[in-house]
Amino acid sequence: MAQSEWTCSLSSVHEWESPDYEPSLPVSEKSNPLTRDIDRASASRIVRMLQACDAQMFQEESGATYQRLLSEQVVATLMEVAQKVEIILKDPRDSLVVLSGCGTSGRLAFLITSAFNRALQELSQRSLYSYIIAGGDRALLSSQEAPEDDPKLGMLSLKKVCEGKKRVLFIGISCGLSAPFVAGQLELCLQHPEVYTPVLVGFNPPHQARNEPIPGCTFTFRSVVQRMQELAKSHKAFLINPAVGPEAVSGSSRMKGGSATKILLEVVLSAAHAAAFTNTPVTYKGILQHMRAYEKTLDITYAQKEGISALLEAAGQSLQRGRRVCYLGWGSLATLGLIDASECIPTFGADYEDVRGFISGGYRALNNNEGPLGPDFCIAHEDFLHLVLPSLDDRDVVLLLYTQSDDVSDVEKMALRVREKTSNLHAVCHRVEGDTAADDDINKLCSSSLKINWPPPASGSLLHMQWELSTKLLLNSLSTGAHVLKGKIYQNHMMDVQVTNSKLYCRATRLLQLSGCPEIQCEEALLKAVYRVDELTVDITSSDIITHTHTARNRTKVVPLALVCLLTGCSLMEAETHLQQQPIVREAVEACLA
Ligand code: S6P
Repeated sequence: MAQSEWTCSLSSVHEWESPDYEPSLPVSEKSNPLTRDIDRASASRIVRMLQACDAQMFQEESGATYQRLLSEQVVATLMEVAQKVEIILKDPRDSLVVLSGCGTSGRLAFLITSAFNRALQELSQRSLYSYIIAGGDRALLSSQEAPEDDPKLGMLSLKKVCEGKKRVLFIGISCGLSAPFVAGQLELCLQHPEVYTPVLVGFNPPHQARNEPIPGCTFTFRSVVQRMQELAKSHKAFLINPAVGPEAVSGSSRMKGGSATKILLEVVLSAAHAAAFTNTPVTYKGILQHMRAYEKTLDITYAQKEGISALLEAAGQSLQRGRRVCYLGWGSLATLGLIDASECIPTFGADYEDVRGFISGGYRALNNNEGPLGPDFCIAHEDFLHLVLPSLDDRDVVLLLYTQSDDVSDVEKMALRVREKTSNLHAVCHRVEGDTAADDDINKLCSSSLKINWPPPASGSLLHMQWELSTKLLLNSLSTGAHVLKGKIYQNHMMDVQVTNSKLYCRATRLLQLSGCPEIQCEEALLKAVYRVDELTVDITSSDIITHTHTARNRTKVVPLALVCLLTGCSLMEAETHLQQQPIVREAVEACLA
């Protein structure tokens, strides 16, 4: 790296921490100085940028402004929460640990509770963990953004899961400290301290928690956080909210927000299990060691920069040609594939078919609360063979995701089937150094194979959690990078955001201010694009955000249309023609700016 580039990147690594940097935005919504020109970067530069962004998760605290993942206060709170879980594990009668969130946060709640219930099962213990995801199990596999705005739904779903329980440790996850669904649940906990102990996981400091009024409620997310801060002093509520730096694509909390959620909660629950079942007390050092193992996971994963760039390039080419990317996975790596694929729809306005995930064993292996979700959600490898494989050719990318502990002969069988249709077959395999998995034949069938070798682990479960995080980082890079190459991102903003809940409505209004127009004019342009009118009626302006976001559900290209109108002063119809001629959003925006 040239000296000047290095100096520049060192200063931009910390730039976001300055109080003057985008002061009106919480960390989770700020734009990351490291990725300002990600939209013009090559595949390999995109990967380097994502690596630098991910590395920010583990940066040490550098002033009083933000607590970080490894800050003393954060580690101390993790210890306390682990001890609470330990108590419940030792006497689980009438007790429950609930993890809940919206979108990615709910998906991780599912992934983590599944893993730790499995661990309990292996010890012949009853399940103790439950997950809640706003919008129900369909939200595990698709975008259901509207329930995020519904605090009452949050409360009801929590009450339902906890029926008959006398002691509940509730872990609400909201990366932006913003989801009304989670705020409602925390409020319920505060109203019933005799049953519930609330824990909040997120990645903004308390003063940046969302403070907009929630329709029909007397509380805001911030007021709930403030009450929790008070209770935290007497250890009756817990806040785990280190900053991990802005996302590579602004507001895309599925990336670092999701990864840090996984890290923090696995550290807590692993420490609790070790304390309850192997007599290993929860210690500061133990927690820190586990965190460091995740930091190492980033290094081991990104050591494969070249392989990841090649994959990203291949996936980008497929998407640019209007073709598809399929993840075929085994075990929980497949779940990560399902999650990453489903997030491309709301994040990049992708079609359902653009990126899809499939899991060996289908719903039986997924083991979700509601079981099979119907014909709109076909996720088994057999579904892939019947519904997708026949239409594939060399322009489509298929990625196998497996580990040495999976059924390698099944992986090989699948590889053979796929090879009949496309040579664009790739693999990611995790294994322990020195392992001689018999997968040479799979390698021969693939045009690229990423073998990620891991040092012999302290424990099998830690290794598996590292494999999962590594796969998450890799898939997030792949799908983000491929959509960047497709031209979906302008600078480091996703312009074509779906305006399907209040958080996204506010983000859209803000994005439109890139036009240089005042906020009020931007919101008007947004509403015109939502309702597809050139003049706003009183009916529209007097409706609330819920009505606006409900209407926006059935619209496409809302924000790009509004932006073109703002930049050129043209009508909606003219803007539509403009976007048809320039389907690449980045180029359309740049043409208007020029
Ligand atoms: C973000 C993802 C969203 C969020 C959801 C919850 O990349 O597309 O679905 O996970 O909005 O956000 P939060 O801040 O409450 O965790």
